[in-house]
Amino acid sequence: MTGAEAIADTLSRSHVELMTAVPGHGATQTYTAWQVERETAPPFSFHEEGAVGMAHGAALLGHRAAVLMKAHGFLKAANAVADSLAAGTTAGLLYVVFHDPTGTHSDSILEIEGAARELGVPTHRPDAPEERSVLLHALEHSEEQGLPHLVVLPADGVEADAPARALGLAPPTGTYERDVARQVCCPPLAEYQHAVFEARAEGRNPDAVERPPLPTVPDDLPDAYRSMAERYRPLMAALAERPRIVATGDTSVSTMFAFPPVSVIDLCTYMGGSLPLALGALAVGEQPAWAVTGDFGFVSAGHLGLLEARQRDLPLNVLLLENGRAQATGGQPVSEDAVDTVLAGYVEHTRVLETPKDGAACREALDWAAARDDLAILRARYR
Ligand SMILES: Cc1ncc(C[n+]2csc(CCOP(=O)(O)OP(=O)(O)O)c2C)c(N)n1
Repeated sequence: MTGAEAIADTLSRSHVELMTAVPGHGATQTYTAWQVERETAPPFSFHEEGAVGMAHGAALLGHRAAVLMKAHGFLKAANAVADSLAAGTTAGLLYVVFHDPTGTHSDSILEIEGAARELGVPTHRPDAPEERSVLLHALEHSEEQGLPHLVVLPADGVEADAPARALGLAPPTGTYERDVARQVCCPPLAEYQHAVFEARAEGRNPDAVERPPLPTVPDDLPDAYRSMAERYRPLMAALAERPRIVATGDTSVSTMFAFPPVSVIDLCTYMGGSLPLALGALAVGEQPAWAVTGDFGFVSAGHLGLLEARQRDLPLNVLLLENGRAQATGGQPVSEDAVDTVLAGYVEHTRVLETPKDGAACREALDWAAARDDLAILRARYR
């Protein structure tokens, strides 16, 4: 057995349900070993931010997950990693980074441990990848703390011989409970979530951190958000009437509908993260899942999730709230051409909702998305 096969085997025996990976020395061999053991080989991801977002979505919902990447990829995913610390996890979540100390397989030599520790990620660094017990230890601690853990492994070790040892953890016992104060990253909750993170990291009881009151939406929102939220209300209310496992949000005004009385968004992390979070849920069989995104966040990064939905053939429902601007940061324009260009490869998955203020039209459009058994993108026009 190779070091790569040993890692894949240990994570598999530990009930890791979703593994994502971007190719790179160490990650490639380990993910390949993982793929051959699966009925339908799951694809590699193109970008680490989405790979982390997907794993986080699965782990928040109570399914163990792991991401394989190189140090450079961990930096690309740093926003998603930081927000996984803020929102925490339900089941164990591992980031496995393969270190290439000589740069033989890399654009540059990059030492990641210091940056990861500065971010606050609990980090483990055994000398050899065949020290598989560190993976078990990291998964267990991840679950105990409610935080993702990082394991840094030497990339070259994946090709070395590793002793065959049947190592694994019992299945996770924690179950997902909707808790938007902790799981929806946004300005009104950032201080609370940081205090919860510090408590978890320092081994204190996070439940001792005083919970902030949740705003009533749209009434309690600042002016710049409230007028936009008023326009979004019929669609968000229609979505709330539908059965769902999860609805994920983005850094956008619509995410405020996590709060009462509509209470429809369940999870939110980084800008563009709504699609990967929902895809992570779908990848472990949790559906229906809805991703609700603003047009700026979608064009900036969220659209990368469309490729994942397509290549994994997952029935993701996307609500794209097209107001033509980045409302949350002062209204910077998002041209229709930018959205059209990004969506050009997905025309057959897309439908436009021209009258999103009309509740009946909203319900009918949501029915269309829900009835599809593949990717469905609903462009709600607020321009
Ligand atoms: C990586 C990153 N860059 C910039 C920001 C700042 N930011 C927060 S919300 C936002 C724009 C969101 O616009 P959109 O998705 O259209 O939603 P809307 O505010 O219009 O509802 C930006 C740029 C951020 N949160 N993350």
